[in-house]
Amino acid sequence: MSRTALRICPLCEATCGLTLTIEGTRVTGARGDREDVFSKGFICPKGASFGAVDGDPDRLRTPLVRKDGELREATWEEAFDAVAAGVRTVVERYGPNSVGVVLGNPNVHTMAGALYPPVLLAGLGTRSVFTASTVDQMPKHVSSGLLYGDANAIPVPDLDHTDHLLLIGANPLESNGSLCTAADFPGKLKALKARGGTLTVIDPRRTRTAKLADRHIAIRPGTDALLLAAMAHVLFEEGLADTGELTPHLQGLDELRAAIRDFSPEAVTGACDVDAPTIRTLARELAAAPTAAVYGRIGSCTVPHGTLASWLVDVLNVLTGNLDRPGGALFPQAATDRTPRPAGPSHGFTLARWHSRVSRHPEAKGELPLSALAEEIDTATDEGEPIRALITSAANPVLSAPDGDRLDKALDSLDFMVSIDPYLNETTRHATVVLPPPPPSQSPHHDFAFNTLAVRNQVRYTRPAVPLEPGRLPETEIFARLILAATGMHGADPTAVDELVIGQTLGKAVNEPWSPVHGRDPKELAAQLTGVSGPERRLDMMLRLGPYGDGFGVRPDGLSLERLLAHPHGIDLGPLRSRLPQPLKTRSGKVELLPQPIADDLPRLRAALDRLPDELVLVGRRHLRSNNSWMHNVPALTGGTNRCTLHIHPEDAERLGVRDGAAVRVKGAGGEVTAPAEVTDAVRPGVVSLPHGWGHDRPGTRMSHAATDPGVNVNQLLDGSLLDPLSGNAVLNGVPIEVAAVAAVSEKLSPVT
Ligand SMILES: Nc1nc2c(c(=O)[nH]1)N[C@H]1C(S)=C(S)[C@@H](COP(=O)(O)OP(=O)(O)OC[C@H]3O[C@@H](n4cnc5c(=O)[nH]c(N)nc54)[C@H](O)[C@@H]3O)O[C@H]1N2
Ligand SMILES: Nc1nc2c(c(=O)[nH]1)N[C@H]1C(S)=C(S)[C@@H](COP(=O)(O)OP(=O)(O)OC[C@H]3O[C@@H](n4cnc5c(=O)[nH]c(N)nc54)[C@H](O)[C@@H]3O)O[C@H]1N2
Ligand code: SF4
Ligand SMILES: [Mo]
Repeated sequence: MSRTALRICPLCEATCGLTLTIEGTRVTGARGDREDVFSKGFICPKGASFGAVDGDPDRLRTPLVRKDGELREATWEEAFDAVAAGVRTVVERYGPNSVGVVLGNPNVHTMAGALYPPVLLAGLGTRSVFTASTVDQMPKHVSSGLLYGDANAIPVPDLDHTDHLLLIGANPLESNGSLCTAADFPGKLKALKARGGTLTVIDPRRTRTAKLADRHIAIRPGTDALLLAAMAHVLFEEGLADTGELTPHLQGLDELRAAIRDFSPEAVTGACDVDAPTIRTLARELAAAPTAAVYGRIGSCTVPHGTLASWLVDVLNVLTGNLDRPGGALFPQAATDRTPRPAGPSHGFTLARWHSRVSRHPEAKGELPLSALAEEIDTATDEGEPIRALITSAANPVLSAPDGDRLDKALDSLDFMVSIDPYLNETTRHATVVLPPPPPSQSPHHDFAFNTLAVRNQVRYTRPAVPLEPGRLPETEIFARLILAATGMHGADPTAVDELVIGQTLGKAVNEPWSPVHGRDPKELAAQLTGVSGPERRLDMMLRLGPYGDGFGVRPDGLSLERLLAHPHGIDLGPLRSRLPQPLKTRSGKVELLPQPIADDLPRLRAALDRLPDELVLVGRRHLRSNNSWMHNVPALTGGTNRCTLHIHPEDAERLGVRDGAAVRVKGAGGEVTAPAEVTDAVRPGVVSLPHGWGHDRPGTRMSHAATDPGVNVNQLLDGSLLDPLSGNAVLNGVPIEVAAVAAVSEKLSPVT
């Protein structure tokens, strides 16, 4: 007998609603839920393989604890005892900063990852915090922090209504979108064109997204900030800047104009390899469109001027009057957002409140660069103790961060390491304790993060589709127990963690004059919460306190968990709307167009005008059927075109004597790798491309299918020294490398006879 159950897909940012077919406790099928208020039936090949991802036999079923050097199956009690002993010993001996925390990408795809890391970090009090954000979108957080005073206030292109989309360094036809949660991104781009709109794509590769575009500009990697600055320059120079209704909310327009004076199209053309008339056309088209949105992603963030490029994306939206207006780029309003406080000056955003010990990298958003993790473990300084214990959750930095070989050694040298992770992989194989979460079918789901980035306001929640397998703990409980063990409360009831948060949040809310619960008794409010678990009670609380909430009875029609459960396909909360000035938290209460740290970084951009281009640079790429480093173990999602090959342009291949399919050696500052070449004119000359997340050939892992076609770790080419200085974000694109045909290398090495 089979049955069906709904489950929001956690496999990418699109958050599609799935209808799962379940036989017994096994997911045997997945299709798009046509009634889902947001995704309306859309599904991609990854979602369709949900059952295979969920049921992967290599997923760990029990905790592992290292004994006599070997990871062995253990009980949860043994595992948490080991965590308490391991972490507390280090904290007590060396202080809180000697415990590092690494949070990887899937934390934004689980309820546990949204609700518990803040409690863990507060409880530990460590500054050694590293996340996937600094190999990804930290530049956008920093630019938002500086412009709007809130690092999480990220404007999202109004895909459904815009007339003109300028897409920079993003390939949503493979990635399904990022920092722009939209189910069926491909369909939305086609709809944009069908309604007469235009799509421009800036990407050194002719991607599937670029093929769909009206105009594709194959820019030289790493130079988008120059191109965008030149576009802003044209808007000012040609009198096309028109900030419209935004004007009263802006500060620093004249200073901005002066600051980018040097960046004319003629000045940047050489560096960007985009001709000046084209740059002028791009600016004019943007200004002329009835509505337009500029949107940048990985290719605009993981580059030397990532923060400046991210800032300029928003500057262009401002200068064309498209920020915060329908059809432009707007600030979503999620159901679990804090109740909006009245607009007005606030505390602003501060960078560099502390620095990393070894390379003195400034913190951003409370984080240090993931690129600096290895050195913070393996290097002693006078500044303080190195990291001696590490807590990782949903992270595989050995593959996703620069120089995995160095990190491998560093992780081996730790006194203690615990990982919340379903797999024994390149990173978790170093752990002392591995705590495996249940597969997604056995976990509840709500998108706390992605609903704040969605192209339509909506709210959805799905309970576990399959009951928890005996012997398993929910990931939320694993996290709660880990927090207790790591903060000196080992053995306490894990619901205490949720009750603590509930008490603190309600205690704060009743004191806020703008809160719907102002002046009420927190205990009385807590008693009203519904839900079968701590995390459900917390979701109920957030919904009820939020902008659409019932305010604990104040607005009887408002949202609550109960109401959401009555709508299994979700509740639509309407299109994105103008919200300024309310989201602004700058000191001035305005959009601060030329914040000081940005102004201070502009000379570095000016210097890039005269930099001679590198002969050959590396960029990344994503494949629709992959996801960073952890989906190569699913046979249905591997093979075909999903391969770890080096894309190289025919001209470069010819010059370097590289044949299609032959092995090539790629050398970078951090090391070298050998991969098969794929000669293709989809990359521009002077650019080669390797995907990331590969390199599954290390011993001691348990990912049997991935190991059959391991690929190579592109991040071994990096040594971790290339960063965007403002955000600490790793430079993963536009990295100088050398390429040689393997035959040519061995000819050089073999003695001439
Ligand atoms: N199938 C699949 N989907 C995914 C993921 C995955 O691994 N696989 N990962 C998820 C994650 S974690 C994220 S963050 C998102 C990322 O989502 P996207 O940003 O859409 O990801 P990419 O496909 O890497 O697209 C980046 C593009 O930037 C281009 N590029 C490189 N350098 C430059 C440059 O200097 N300038 C410009 N203009 N372009 C450049 C690359 O050629 C590439 O096409 O995808 C998510 N979705
Ligand atoms: N060269 C290059 N490097 C890149 C990128 C690039 O474009 N180019 N992209 C970067 C980006 S955007 C990102 S986001 C990072 C991603 O890098 P990471 O944050 O390291 O993420 P993944 O590599 O996807 O590894 C995810 C880990 O989470 C585990 N996991 C899966 N599901 C769950 C779950 O439900 N719960 C828990 N607790 N764990 C789970 C997996 O087993 C795996 O160990 O990589 C970055 N690295
Ligand atoms: S697009 Fe993303 S969320 Fe939608 S089915 Fe595919 S992997 Fe899942
Ligand atoms: Mo990412």
